Amino acid sequence: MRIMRAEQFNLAREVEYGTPEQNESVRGIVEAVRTRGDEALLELTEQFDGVQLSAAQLRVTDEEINAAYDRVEPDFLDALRGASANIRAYHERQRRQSWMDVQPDGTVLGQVIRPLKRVGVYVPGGKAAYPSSVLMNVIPAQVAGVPEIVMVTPPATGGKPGIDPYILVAAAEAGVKEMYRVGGAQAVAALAYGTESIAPVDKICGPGNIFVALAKRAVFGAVDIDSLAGPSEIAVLADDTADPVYVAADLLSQAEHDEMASSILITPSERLAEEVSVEVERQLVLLPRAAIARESIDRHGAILLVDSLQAGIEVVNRMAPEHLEVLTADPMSLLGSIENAGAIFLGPYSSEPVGDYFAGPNHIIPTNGTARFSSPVNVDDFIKKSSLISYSREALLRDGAHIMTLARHEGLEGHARAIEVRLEKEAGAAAVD
Ligand code: HSO
Ligand code: ZN
Repeated sequence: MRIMRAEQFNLAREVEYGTPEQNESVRGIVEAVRTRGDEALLELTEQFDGVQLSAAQLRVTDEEINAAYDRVEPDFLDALRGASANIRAYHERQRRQSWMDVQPDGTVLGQVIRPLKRVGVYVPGGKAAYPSSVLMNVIPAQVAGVPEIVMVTPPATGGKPGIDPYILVAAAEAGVKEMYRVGGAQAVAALAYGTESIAPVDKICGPGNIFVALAKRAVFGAVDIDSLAGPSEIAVLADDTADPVYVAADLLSQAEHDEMASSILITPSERLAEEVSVEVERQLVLLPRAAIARESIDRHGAILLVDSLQAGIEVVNRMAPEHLEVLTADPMSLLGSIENAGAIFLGPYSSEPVGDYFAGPNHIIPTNGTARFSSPVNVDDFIKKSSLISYSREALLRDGAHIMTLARHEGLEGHARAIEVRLEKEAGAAAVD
């Protein structure tokens, strides 16, 4: 793994916007499903997934879900249930209450919190079909109180017809009651606009390939979408107390996700830098996904030398990594200076996979530097807030003149009159009294 001074490293990451052809193709697919519904959905499923379905076969049946349970190992189910319980408990802490403020004059101001009614979760087929990601999308929506959570996933996994049983079980465990075998841009369009078989949703979330990402962007506005996640990133900030075996293993844990994943060590210790570099080579070749990890490490990985931990934190804050591990003598003492990181893992026992799978925090985390202004998936992503205003007579008499002044300044006489008619009527009533 290359070692260089931090100043020499280019922090900018590429963002994928798709080729003009891909955008054009997605636009056509979305339009076809929007205007022709199920008919287009089934045609496109045959064309892209090579699976011929009738409209009645789109929905996954209870028998299939039960059969999936028979196909997964008991230890998988145990682990999944343990993870679900932790994810649920963590997200419960994020639940917000509606609030109302009653003022002395009787005015009530507040915020009413309501869950979205219907949410669609996209689950990709193929190599990135992670049961853990199903939990991470569905559980926050459930905790928010979303009554209808729908899953869509391609009808074939890696070219073979049928949905991965582990995905079905994860969805069922998380509480999804409605699942459809449809994928790609056509699935996103169906969720956004609805078809005869699939009712439209309010929000679409979940990762997918470039076509899914472009389709989500195309339907945004008609529905809400989640953020478009980029390849996984890990930054490790370590001093010479860190174990190079741990550091190397953690860097590789994310490098194996994707050739585009980025794994970066930032350290003031030249000795650690050298040892991690050697250790990465030793461990890398032993991984089943060595080819992916190799490319990721060579193209996007680096060990960055800095003068001090404080200088390292500045690099981290500029990078705003998706995941940050702090492996230093006293990691907690650095927490206050970390401003930009999607998820922060402190100390030697908090290896990133602990968070990827089990601790409870969400593993869908802003990438590409967007942790500067956004957050991991959370319960707030599945609620909306209505403002509440119940003005008292006294408050309107007090504030009416100000409201009219501002309205007239903006040339909106109708606004002013809506207040004025009330003030006049109240003045009349007062005169009669
Ligand atoms: N590290 C990934 C999440 C994940 N890891 C899923 C394993 N499965 C997010 O960057
Ligand atoms: Zn991961």
